[in-house]
Amino acid sequence: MTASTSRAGARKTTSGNPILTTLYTADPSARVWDDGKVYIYASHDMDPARGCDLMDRYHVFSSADMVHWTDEGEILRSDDVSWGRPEGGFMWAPDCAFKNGTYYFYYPHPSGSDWNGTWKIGVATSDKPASGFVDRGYIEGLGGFAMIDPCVFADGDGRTYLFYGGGGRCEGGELGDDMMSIKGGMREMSGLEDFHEAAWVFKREGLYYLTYADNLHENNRMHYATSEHPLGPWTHRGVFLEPTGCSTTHGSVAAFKGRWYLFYHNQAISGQGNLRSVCIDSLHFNDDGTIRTVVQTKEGVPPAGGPPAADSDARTYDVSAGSVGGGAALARHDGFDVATGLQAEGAYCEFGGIDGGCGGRASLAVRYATPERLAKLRLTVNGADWSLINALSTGHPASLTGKASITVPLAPGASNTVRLTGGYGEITVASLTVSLFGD
Ligand code: FUB
Repeated sequence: MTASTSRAGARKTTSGNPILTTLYTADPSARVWDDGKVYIYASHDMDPARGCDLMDRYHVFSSADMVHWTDEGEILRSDDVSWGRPEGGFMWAPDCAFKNGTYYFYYPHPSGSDWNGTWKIGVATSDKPASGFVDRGYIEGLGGFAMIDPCVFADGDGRTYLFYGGGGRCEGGELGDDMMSIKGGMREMSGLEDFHEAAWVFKREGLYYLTYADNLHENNRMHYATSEHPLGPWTHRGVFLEPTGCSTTHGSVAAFKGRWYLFYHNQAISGQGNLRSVCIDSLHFNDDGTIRTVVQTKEGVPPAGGPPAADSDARTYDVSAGSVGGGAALARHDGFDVATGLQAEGAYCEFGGIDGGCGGRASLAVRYATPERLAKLRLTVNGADWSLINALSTGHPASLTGKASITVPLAPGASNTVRLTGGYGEITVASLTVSLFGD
């Protein structure tokens, strides 16, 4: 296997929408941490989907400029949750908070087979924002309704509040110093009109905002309400995100480098309401603090701040040094080999001898061409089935401009094998670029 330094792709001028295309992601909770980056804690719609039952394996995504996003890898799956429902799945909309050197990842998950009667708010912690999370159990003493979509809001005075809710009821309460208990109990949030789910609380210029999804049939919208206090009472202010084309809607609001953004999801890539994709658009306030209706764009947002750091230690592995099989073949293209024939079921190209350094997280970027609107590849790493990954159209079967990126763990040394199996549309693969995170 030969490797070369990275063939850097062109930098993007806007984020584009959806911003996350390799995996299906939904319910984005955006958090800005002290390292100067914005992180998205999202749900993962596993492909192929079965309703929202099989959602699992949370990934985190980060960016230094809102335009270029890095998959930080998977942080938690239902198999890691000892108290969780035996059948797994149902890892729905999460959020993350930071206190005293610890990141707290909150996620809704049922504890029993009767999933809708056993929702809990689970908590996993880490000393890093996007890796190393270990489950700590769930918040005791809560229950009685569809307790989904936790949002944790840290006020400027050191107090932190938990919100959640589904099925028409939204509750809020203050978290204890341990971030896993409730001080004084939860209470229903009053003044919200047509609340369905997806509560999100933020503060701007001393005013608290609570955004949420409504019940509009098959076409949920996002509303917002405001209050002088973090736990209300709330005054309903109206709709600020019209239907996205997806039956569910769910979003978060964050300020980054002086601008405000709405993070939300649609189904633009898949056309399916249970295979969703995260988007970003700008959020604008009027002088009186009201929110203007968000304009949903395909361009997304321009860069915030300076240019992102380049992948300095990326290594590119060419298909010619690996192997192909199952009906795939090598062909010459512009002086180098590419893997073709991957539309056949079972056809694959394999990259062996991939150097995982000391072992740990590594970003894998597949360079490809496809004339299909949406082709897919099944990713296997060291024999373990990882995921179906999306490859969006490059416009022409020979236009090798596509890049699908995902972060996975690699073993130490040059011992790793990455296999891409086709059977999901016409696609040509040119190379695999591996960037180690060093942890
Ligand atoms: O993603 C599963 C559920 O769909 C979320 O918890 C809801 O907010 C809706 O987006």
